[in-house]
Amino acid sequence: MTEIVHMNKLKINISRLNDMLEQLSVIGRDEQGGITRLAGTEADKEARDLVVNWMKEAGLNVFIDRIGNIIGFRNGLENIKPLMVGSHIDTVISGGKFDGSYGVLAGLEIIMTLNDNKIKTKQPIALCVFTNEEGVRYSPDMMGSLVYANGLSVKEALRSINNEGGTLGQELQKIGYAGDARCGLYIPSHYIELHIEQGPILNMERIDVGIVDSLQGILWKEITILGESNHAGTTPINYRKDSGLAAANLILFLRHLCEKVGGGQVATCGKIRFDPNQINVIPGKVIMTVDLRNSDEAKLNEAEQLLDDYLSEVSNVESFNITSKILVRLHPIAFNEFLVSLIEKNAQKLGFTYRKMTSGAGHDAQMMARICPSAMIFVPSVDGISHSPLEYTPSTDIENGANLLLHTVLELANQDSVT
Ligand code: HGY
Ligand code: MN
Ligand code: MN
Repeated sequence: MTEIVHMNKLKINISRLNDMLEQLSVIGRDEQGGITRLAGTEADKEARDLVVNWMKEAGLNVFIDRIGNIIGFRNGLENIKPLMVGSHIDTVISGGKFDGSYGVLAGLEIIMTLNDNKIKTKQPIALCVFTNEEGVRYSPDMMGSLVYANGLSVKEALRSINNEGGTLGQELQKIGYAGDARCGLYIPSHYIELHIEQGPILNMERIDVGIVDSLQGILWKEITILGESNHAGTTPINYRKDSGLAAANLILFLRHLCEKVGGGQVATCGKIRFDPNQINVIPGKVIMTVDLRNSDEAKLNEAEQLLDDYLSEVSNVESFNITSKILVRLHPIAFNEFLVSLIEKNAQKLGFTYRKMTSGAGHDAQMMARICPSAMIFVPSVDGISHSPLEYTPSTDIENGANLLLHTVLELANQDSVT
């Protein structure tokens, strides 16, 4: 007699989930207390091996596709399109323990909870760990899901080069995750991603969960400014072509650009490299990145145009040789209304306070939305901090988010109209 727990009372096992989060967070832990688990590295391999192990213990059929995405498959009562949950386990440098890992491990936890209660769903459930979501060593970010959604060829993705000159393909081989399954093997009926908000809103407004109905557009550019290296002591100010000064002015301009464009426009110079990078040499070359984001496509285009106009003006007026190349260009997206309302219905059923919201961060759901109805659930990030060792979400919120995912998946995977 299968022990039927009343569905509405079903809950995940929070101590098991916390324990998995803790165990995974040990891998790549650095001296600042942050986690550095960059795509394709030994730490990435160790984390992948641990999660694959857990997937197998949970009875999932696990396979790896050609871009290294890990897919764990739980059979349903019917052989129809799977419902997919997932996220990523690669991190930024000295990142936090929840970004990505939470969505993967909560997906695993809901499967373990279904197993514990001997619950079979009509639809199969797929749990996916996407490769290189962060894009720290290989551009673009959200790479594994972009390939899965047919937005980038697997060949091109495998050829992407890291700062040390190696390719992602070589590194996936080295860590044993150069899979042979075709990318995008299963087009899921729906994709739901549970993630920390990574911003301040839910925490500030004391709201339990966020129901994410949209995600802003992202533009990454790499800009190279060529000036003239020269002696820091003997070169009079008006004889200089100081690419470091040009870079500093550009970073200042980015702030004005945000004020001019408005509508929540953000701009970040996150990476900058001076050449020859010596204390007593005027930098002759600067390579820097610009990350522009806006939830409004027209405003993102306006921001890009303002940046390009500024760069050509500086080139002409101050005769620097400035070139730029686009690393990532992802449109803003709206998530699936049916899914958003289903998540909302389950948040009400579980008695959670909630609000609809857009995502400032990029996520794999942004790519999966290209091929199937997708949506996201957020839980609060204390003080809105993320991509930092200080990233933190209390256990109650971890549990709330996972229970909301559990009940949404349960309802979705047993509905009638799945094709
Ligand atoms: O860049 C992003 O928003 C994500 O963390 N990859
Ligand atoms: Mn993430
Ligand atoms: Mn991230």
